[in-house]
Amino acid sequence: MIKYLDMEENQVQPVVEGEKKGVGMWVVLGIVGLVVVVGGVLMLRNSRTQNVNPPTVTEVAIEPTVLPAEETTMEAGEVIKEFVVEGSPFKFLPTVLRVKKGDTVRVVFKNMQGTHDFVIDEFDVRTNQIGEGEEEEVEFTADKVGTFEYYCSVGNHRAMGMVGKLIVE
Ligand SMILES: [Cu+2]
Repeated sequence: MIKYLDMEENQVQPVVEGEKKGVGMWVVLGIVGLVVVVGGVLMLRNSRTQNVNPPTVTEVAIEPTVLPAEETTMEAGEVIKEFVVEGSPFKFLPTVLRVKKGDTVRVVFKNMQGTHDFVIDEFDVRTNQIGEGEEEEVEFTADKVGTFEYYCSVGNHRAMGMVGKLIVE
């Protein structure tokens, strides 16, 4: 085994070594040159990146991670049904609101004339009594199925017909 290896080495060495030394020098010089050039470029780049980096990293960290996640959750988990309900003596318009169980219901109550409010007892919904031209918004979750009356609690307005139906299906 050892002899065989020796022989092979001896045979190969003289041929290659001569060339190896000549080529080797160039290779070494080439590598040194490359290292110097590449090193220089890298250092330049590094110094540039370091100057530019801090703002870039901050922007990236704040921007995409937080915002889309929240938006997606909102859209996926929650359906908001918004209605504009107008009040006037002595009626609401529209007189029927139809939603699905689990919906988040938003009512924008606009008072067209007189003083009124918008009340749904079963969902603890109640606006303030507002004057003509004012509006107020209420929001609640329609968490039970049924037909519920919304009404105006001012004076005898409810009895005068200032009522409507919220239908939760
Ligand atoms: Cu009223």
